[in-house]
Amino acid sequence: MNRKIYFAGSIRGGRADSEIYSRMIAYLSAYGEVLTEHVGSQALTAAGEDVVTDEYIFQRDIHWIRKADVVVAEVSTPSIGVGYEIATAEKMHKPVLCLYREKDGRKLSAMIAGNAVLHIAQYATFEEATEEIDRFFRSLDG
Ligand code: 6K6
Repeated sequence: MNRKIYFAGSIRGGRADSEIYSRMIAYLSAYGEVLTEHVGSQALTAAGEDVVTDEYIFQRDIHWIRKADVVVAEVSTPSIGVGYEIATAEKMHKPVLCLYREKDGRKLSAMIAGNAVLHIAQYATFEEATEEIDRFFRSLDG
């Protein structure tokens, strides 16, 4: 299986869900190579020490989106970077799954929720998220 998966999750938008990202990345690994394992790293904080420049990160991540077969984004923590990555993947005609868990009554941005091209899946438990991931990959294969 040679599928390449770009996983997107908030970094500077806030790291409250980093453990969920890490569990999702582990689950997604059964479906292909996850190019962005660092997004789930508990060591990576929103402030973080930048060992590389922002320009390097931007160029590398755009290159990885281009290489990816699919993009899976966890969108519960609002992140400008994740929104930009979703739009970039859409323009490159990549299938995009957006996983969303409602927190504090906040609703997902209409710019994501209202886009019929994206696969939007709401979940409450991690098991529900994995079911949505399974459904997404089945819909691509079928
Ligand atoms: C150091 C300190 C904080 O962050 C770093 C290193 N930064 C990044 N490394 C890798 N990917 C990044 C970094 N910053 C943003 N991204 C990409 O944007 C990731 O692929 C995430 O999906 C997304 C997060 O965007 P923000 O706006 O929440 O940072």
